[in-house]
Amino acid sequence: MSVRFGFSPIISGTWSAWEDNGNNPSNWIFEGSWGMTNHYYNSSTTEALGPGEWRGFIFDCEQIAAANPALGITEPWWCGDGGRGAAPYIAIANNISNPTGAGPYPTGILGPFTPELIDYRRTWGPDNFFGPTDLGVQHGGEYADTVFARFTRTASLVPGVYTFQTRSDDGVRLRTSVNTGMLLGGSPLVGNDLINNFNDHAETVDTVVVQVTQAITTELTLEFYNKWSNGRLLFSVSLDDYSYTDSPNTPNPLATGGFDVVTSIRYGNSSMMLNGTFDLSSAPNRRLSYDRVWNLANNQSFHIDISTNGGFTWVREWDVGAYAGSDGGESVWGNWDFLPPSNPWQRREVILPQSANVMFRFRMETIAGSSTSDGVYIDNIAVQY
Ligand SMILES: [Ca+2]
Ligand SMILES: [Ca+2]
Ligand SMILES: [Ca+2]
Ligand SMILES: [Ca+2]
Repeated sequence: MSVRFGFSPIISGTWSAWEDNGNNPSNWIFEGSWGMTNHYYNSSTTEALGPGEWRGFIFDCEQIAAANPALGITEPWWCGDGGRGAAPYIAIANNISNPTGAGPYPTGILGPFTPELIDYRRTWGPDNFFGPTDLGVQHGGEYADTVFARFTRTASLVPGVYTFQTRSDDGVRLRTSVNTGMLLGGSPLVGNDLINNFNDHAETVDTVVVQVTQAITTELTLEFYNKWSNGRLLFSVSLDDYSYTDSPNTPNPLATGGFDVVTSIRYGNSSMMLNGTFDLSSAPNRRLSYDRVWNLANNQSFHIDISTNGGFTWVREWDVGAYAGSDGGESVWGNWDFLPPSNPWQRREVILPQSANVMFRFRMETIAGSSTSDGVYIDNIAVQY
């Protein structure tokens, strides 16, 4: 797909945007070893699940057990360290629904909670139950541990690759009401579980990568329990977790961070070049923005070139006069490690020329280097006009 635009007259003050969140290689001509990676990426600012909010409840195991004898949790201490493992929580999860409507709710149920971010941590200090309130203390400790929680929300998914991740202590499971149009490892999702690690464990990260092949509206259910001692539930989801890089690293589940580092090509001067042109001749405001992180060795540099004649000639961004970058230059050069997580993605903006045939390219130069490092990563590229 090329990105050739024929503009209607631009309405003053209105900005349109062309965007690439690191997931559309057909927008680019790759030189050298430039390509996509999911080693580092910056999730798009779009809320990955679409409009909606989580709605959740916390269930105190002992009180639920007492009020629901049919669950078979005949001894309250089974909820804790009673040798019953996850069984009491499986019984609650499979038999007790979230209450609907306004409260008051049945004994042993607290909520509803509508957190923007599901981030719960229980330590021996104050308990953070999905918000600033220390419910474990306020409710006489019933909700401090031996608790089950269930959050639900509607998700509007679009075709793309979603990464769901939980961090849990103890059990967690994530389910989708709709499994049509979801691929795991290239195969259709069987059943409704996206994550199922519903057992006693220390803090554990579970990740599932789902390829969504069609627009889906589904109900997500996130269930969790903390049986004893410390507890943790952190949920995150992002869409199309890729970026572009000059030297894609090789996935290796056994390596630190899950990848073997492939360093930049030496000696090279390769680029990732826009596969097309923008007609910005009628646009009073024109801006290229992108996110970047990098790790460069001595005598290596990264910069942007701009062409106004469809790629016949190029100038360094810093030589584009009035169109120079927001702080006077986009170049970075070694010896400089600026990679996550210790370094946040850097947002950059470049004013583009008011021209009919604007192109740009991201260039990695290693000609003068005696060695190379991991390279540069680019994400969330946008042209606004
Ligand atoms: Ca409890
Ligand atoms: Ca625990
Ligand atoms: Ca991305
Ligand atoms: Ca690399």
